[in-house]
Amino acid sequence: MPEVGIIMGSQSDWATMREAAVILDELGVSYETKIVSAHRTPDRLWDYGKTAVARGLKVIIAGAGGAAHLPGMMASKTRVPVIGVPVQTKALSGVDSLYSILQMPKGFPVATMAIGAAGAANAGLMAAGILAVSDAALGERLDAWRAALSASIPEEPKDE
Ligand code: RP5
Repeated sequence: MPEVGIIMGSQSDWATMREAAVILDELGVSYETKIVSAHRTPDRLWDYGKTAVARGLKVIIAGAGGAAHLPGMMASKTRVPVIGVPVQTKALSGVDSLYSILQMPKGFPVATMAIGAAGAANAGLMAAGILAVSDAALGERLDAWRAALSASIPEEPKDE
C-alpha cells in the first residue's frame, strides 16, 4: 500500500501537484494520485477519508484552488495528517485558495504550504520528513537531498 495519498480537486491541479510526486519519486516514497473534489465528488471524498487509516495511508497531500475545501474536509474525515497545497488561480492568484485552506477551526488542522508549485514540492518534502521520523533510511535520503540542494547554491552571483 502507498504511504502517501496525493489528492486534488481537478485534473487542472495536476500540473501543480505533480511537483509533490516528483519529490516523492526522488526520495523513494510510495504514493497514489487521485482526483477527489469536495464539491463535485463529495461521496468520493467521504470514502477516501473514511478508509484512509485502514488502507495504511500515513500522510495525505491535498491540493485545490479557489474555494479550496478539499484539505479541510479531508482533515475533518480522517486523523491521517493532511498537508494542504493552495493551487494558484487565475482570478485571485491563489490567495483565495490559501485563505480557504489556512484558517481551519481548532480541532482539525491542515499543514498549509505556499501557493503553487513551490508549495506542492514542499508538501512532498514535508510528507517525507514526517515519514522519516520512523524510517531511518528515508531520513538519510532526505538528508542527502537537502545537502545536494545546499551544494547547488553558488556562493556569488554572476551576470546572467
Ligand atoms: C477546484 O476548482 C479545483 O481544485 C481547481 O483548482 C479549481 C478549478 O477546477 P476546474 O474548473 O479546472 O476543473 O475545485
